[in-house]
Amino acid sequence: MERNEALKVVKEQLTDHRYQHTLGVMETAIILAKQVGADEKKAELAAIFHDYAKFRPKEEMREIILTQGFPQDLLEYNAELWHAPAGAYLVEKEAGITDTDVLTAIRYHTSGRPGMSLLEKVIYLADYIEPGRHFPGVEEVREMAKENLDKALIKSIQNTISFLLKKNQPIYPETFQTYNDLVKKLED
Ligand code: DGI
Ligand code: FE
Ligand code: FE
Repeated sequence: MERNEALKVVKEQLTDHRYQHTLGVMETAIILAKQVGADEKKAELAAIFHDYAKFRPKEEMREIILTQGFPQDLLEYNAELWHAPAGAYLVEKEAGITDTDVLTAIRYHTSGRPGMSLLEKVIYLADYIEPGRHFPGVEEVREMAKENLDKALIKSIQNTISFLLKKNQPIYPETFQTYNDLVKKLED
């Protein structure tokens, strides 16, 4: 699907604020993909659709996770995690996106997972550092991303885990596993 058509499809699903965020993720994902030699077209498409399900009712996302083969333990953690797998499912079903690399990048853009592909890392990080993001620590991660994607990713996960800890929120085990996987690989 071409960029303009994809943007039109996704715009209908999002608030204006979230659409602006999506444009920032798209722009950043293309820059990162170029930098690390990931597929730019796939990065563009995954970025455009990454938050497709962000505003779906919780009940709809819960139902998708229950019935479409996703890990059931997601339902025991923050509902913020659900739009990623639900989005991967809905983008295929409703927008006709079939590229499994793109769908996988959407699926894991919130939790991460051990053994992330280059494209998955690009989308995860672009989501975190796009120009519209202003939370504490984001500028440091932006600088790190220019040098080393894995180090930037580790920092972003550390920040997210700290943020959740401070808010007394549960942390999805796969987020820890993603962190462990990246840190161990960096040591090798
Ligand atoms: O959808 P976005 O806001 O663009 O970003 P996202 O899909 O990365 O969602 C991030 C939010 O999810 C962030 O505010 C933290 C929250 N969250 C809740 N539980 C977890 C979690 N993030 C991770 N990585 N792991 C969790 O267990
Ligand atoms: Fe998201
Ligand atoms: Fe996002």
